[in-house]
Amino acid sequence: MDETRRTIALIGAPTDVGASVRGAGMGPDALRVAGLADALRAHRFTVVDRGNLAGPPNPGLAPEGGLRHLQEVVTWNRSVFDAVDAALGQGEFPLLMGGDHCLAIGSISAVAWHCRRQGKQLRVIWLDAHTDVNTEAISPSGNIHGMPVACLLGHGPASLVGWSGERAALEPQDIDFIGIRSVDRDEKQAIRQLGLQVYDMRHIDEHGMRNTMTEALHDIGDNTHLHVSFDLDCLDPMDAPGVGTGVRGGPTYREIQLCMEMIADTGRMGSLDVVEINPALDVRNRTAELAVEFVQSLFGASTLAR
Ligand code: 5AB
Ligand code: MN
Ligand code: MN
Ligand code: MN
Repeated sequence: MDETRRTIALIGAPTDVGASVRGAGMGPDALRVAGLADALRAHRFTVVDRGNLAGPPNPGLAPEGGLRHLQEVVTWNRSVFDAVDAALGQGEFPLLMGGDHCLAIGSISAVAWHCRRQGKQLRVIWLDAHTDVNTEAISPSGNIHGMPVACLLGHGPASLVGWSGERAALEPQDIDFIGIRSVDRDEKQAIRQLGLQVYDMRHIDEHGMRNTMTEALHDIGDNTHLHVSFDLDCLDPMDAPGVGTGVRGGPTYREIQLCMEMIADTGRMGSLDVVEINPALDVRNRTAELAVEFVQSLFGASTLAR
C-alpha cells in the first residue's frame, strides 16, 4: 500500500451457495468477531464496514447441468460486483469477506473492469489448496466454488462469464496459484492446456516459500494492480480447522506469514478476498483469528516495522 493510506471497505457476502458443505455464510461475522476492522485500524488504516450484502438463501439443491445453485450464485456475484465496483470507484480498497469462493467471480470481474478503464495491469495471487479451475463439464461436484478461475478465464456458464467487459477477465499469465495440493483429474488437464502457473506444495517443499514468491511476484511493476484471493483452506487444517474442504499438507504458519509479507513488500496490493471460513466447523473462531493475523501481514504489519 502507498504511504497515503487508503480507506479499506469491508464488504460482507454471507453465503455458501457455491458450496455443498454449509457454513461459509457465517464467515463475515466470524471475521468481525475476530476483530478485523480494529486490527487494520491499529495499522493506521481508515476502515469502513459496509455491512453484509443481501441475497438469496441456499436452497440446498442438487446440481443441474453440472452446476449447483447457478441462479443464486449469479445473484450473489452481481451484488459483489456492484459493491467492489463502487468501492474502487470511490478510491477505496475493497476487502471482500466471504462467503464461499464462487464470489471471486464478482470481485475479480469488478477489479478487472476497473483496471481496464484505468489502464492498469491486473495480477492475481490465488492462495488455495485447490486451483478452482473446474467447469460444469468436468467438475466432480457441481459446486461453483470450484469453478471461479475457469469463469474468470472465460470458461463456464454464459451467465458467469464476460462480466469484466471482455470474455476473459484474466489471461492465464495474469494468475499464480500458491499452496495447491488438491486438483481433480480433468482439472489437471485444463491447467496444462491453459498453461497456468501453479506453485503446488511440492514446489514450495523443494524451493521454499521465499523463492516461490520471488518467482510469482517477479513481474509486478508500478502499474500493476495486485489482487489477492485468499481461500483459508490454503492453510493446513491443523492450523485452520474452520473450512469446508480442508486438505492436509498445507504450508506452515511461518511460510504463510512470509508469503503475506512478500506480497505486502510489493506495495501493489489493491484488492483482497478472504473466503471459505466456515465457523460451523471451526474451533473457537481460530480460523477467523488466523485470517485476521495474515491479513494484517498483507497490509504491511511485520515483527520489527511500525
Ligand atoms: B474451494 C473440488 N475441486 O471442484 C470441487 O474451496 C473442491 O473454493 C473445490 O477451493 C474446492 O468440488 C473449492 C473437489
Ligand atoms: Mn478456493
Ligand atoms: Mn480451496
Ligand atoms: Mn507469473
